[in-house]
Order: sequence, then C-alpha cells, then structure tokens
Amino acid sequence: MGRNFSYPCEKIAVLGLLSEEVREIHETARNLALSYKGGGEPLPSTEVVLAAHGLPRRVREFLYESSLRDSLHAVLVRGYHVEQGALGPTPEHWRQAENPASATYSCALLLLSALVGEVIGWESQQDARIVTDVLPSRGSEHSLVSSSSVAELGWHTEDAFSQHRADHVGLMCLRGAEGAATTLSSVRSEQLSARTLELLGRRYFLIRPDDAHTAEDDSGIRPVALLGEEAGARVLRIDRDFTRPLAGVEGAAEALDELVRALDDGVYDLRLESGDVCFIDNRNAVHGRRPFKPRFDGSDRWLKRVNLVTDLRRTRSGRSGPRSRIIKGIES
Ligand SMILES: O=C(O)CCC(=O)C(=O)O
Ligand SMILES: [Fe+2]
Repeated sequence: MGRNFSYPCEKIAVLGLLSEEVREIHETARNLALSYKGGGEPLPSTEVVLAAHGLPRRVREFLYESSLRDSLHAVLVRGYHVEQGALGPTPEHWRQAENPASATYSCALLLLSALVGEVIGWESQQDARIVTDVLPSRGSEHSLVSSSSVAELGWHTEDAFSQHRADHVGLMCLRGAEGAATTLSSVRSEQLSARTLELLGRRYFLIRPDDAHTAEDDSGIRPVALLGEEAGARVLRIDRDFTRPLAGVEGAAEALDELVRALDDGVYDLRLESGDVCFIDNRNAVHGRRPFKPRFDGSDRWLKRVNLVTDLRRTRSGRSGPRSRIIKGIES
C-alpha cells in the first residue's frame, strides 16, 4: 500500500519516528500494559502522564508544539511498529477488541495522547471505555457509525451534538485497509457569504447524537450554532448526517446547505497505515472515512481511538459545568 501524500501539507504536521524512538515508546507502553485494566479507568492517569514525561524529547517537542498550532487539521506521528503476528486477528466487534494482545498499543496511544490533552470517555459509547476501537462489524456495513465499511462514513465533528465533545480525536492504526482512507475537511470564513456566516453563528441548528451513542431520546438536544467563536477560538461543529435547521427560521436551511457544500468541496484523504498515530483537531476540521470492503477474516482494518480535551482542570467559558473524565447523558 503506497503512502498517500495527497493531503495539504500545511494542514497536517508530520513526524516520522526513528527506530530508537519507537523502541523507547514501545518499552514504556509495555511496562504500562502490565497494569492496564481497560474500561473507563484503564490506568491511573498520573502514571500515564509521568511516563509520557520520559518519552523521547523530539516526540514530546513535536506533539506539544503542533497541538498548539490552531491552523492545523491534524498532527500525524508515523512509523510506530505494530507486530502483526503478536496482535492476532482483528475482532469482529469492539466488545472483543480490548484484548491483552492490543493492550500495549492502547497504552502507546494513551502515552502519546498525554502530550496532547486529557482523555475522556462517554458513558453512552462502547461501555464508557476510554480507549475505544474502530473496526468493521458484520451487520453495520451500511450504518452511519465507525463500525461501518461498505458505506462512506459521512464527515463529522466528533460528538458534534455535545458541548463536552473532544478537542482532539486520537486514532492509532494497528491495521490499515486498501481504500479505507480517513477523510478530512474544513472551511474558511471567506468561502461563505456574510448572510450564511451570520446564520451559522446563531443557535438555529439541531445536532442529534449519532447511533454510536445509546441515547434514550433526543429530549436533551438544544439548538446550537455551527460556526463561530468559543473561548476566543473559532469553532466548527457539524455532522453531515445528523444536523438539521430549526423549523421556521428563514435562511437556516440554505445556510446549512452552503456550509455542507463547502465542506464537501474541501474533503481530502489521509490514508492511515499500520503504526500511524493521528490527532485530528476536532475544533478546526471534520473527519469521516471512505467506504471499503470488509473481509471479516481477522485481517480487517483496526484502529484504537481516544477522545481528548485540552484541559480537565478548568471549565471553559461558554461550556457549562466542570469537565469530567466520563461524560454522562446526552445533552447539547
Ligand atoms: O475510521 C476512520 O478513519 C475514522 C472513524 C471515525 O470517524 C472515528 O472513529 O471517529
Ligand atoms: Fe469520528
């Protein structure tokens, strides 16, 4: 599988790991994996943070500096070594995916993530696990969630419906698949008309949780703005398949259409390969995935995923309540 460099280089910062850096990270991850429990508290977060302080300086410097650059869509660390034989077959369902063979990689992802932000989980998603799994599942081929395959996973802000959504989404590719590129897109204000920008900045839109969340009903969903400012930073918040305009607001449907068209036009591919770790900026960019053919023979694509917020220590202005590690309930 060839490298795909079709993405705009100025939007993705890339670091290629040196072999001794891989060895050091892997050694640290293996040590952490000895006490890895999985679930909502996989490891004491202090242990992970302290271990991350000991990672190779070049890696720490790269992740720290690039996660501060808010013009980026993503940062990418390439070249981690995934031992395919030891990993064993790709499970068919996320329930079987938190297995001992993959725990070292979960720990490697947690380590690198600690240099970008703080992990959070969702009570309503994959049993509130902190490290979740992205793999194709039988019966979900055409669904609108990450276990899909044959159908394109439409671009989205991760957990766009929620004010508690992640600032970065971390993806570690254990196994890639032909065709299954991750898609990215973003939009600049200059691409949109003044009227559209004004409407998108108002709470004229409803975003429903996607089916990855086990929501009982949509009663907590309040209207939100899709493009605007939050705590001084520009925010983009939309899910192609789950966003609709409020009924009766003149121009809201057209404004949403214009934004969707601009994001459709801007889509590009980032093909993750085994050993790639990518942190998508969930405030600047939307992401999704191209369709691919699942095999269900143990050789399928498999990613480990985390949601990260930049800070759990304080409440951001514009967001209510203290931030917590496990987000409970569905509310916008
Ligand atoms: O499979 C991918 O590349 C992306 C899936 C996705 O959107 C996610 O896991 O949040
Ligand atoms: Fe996603």
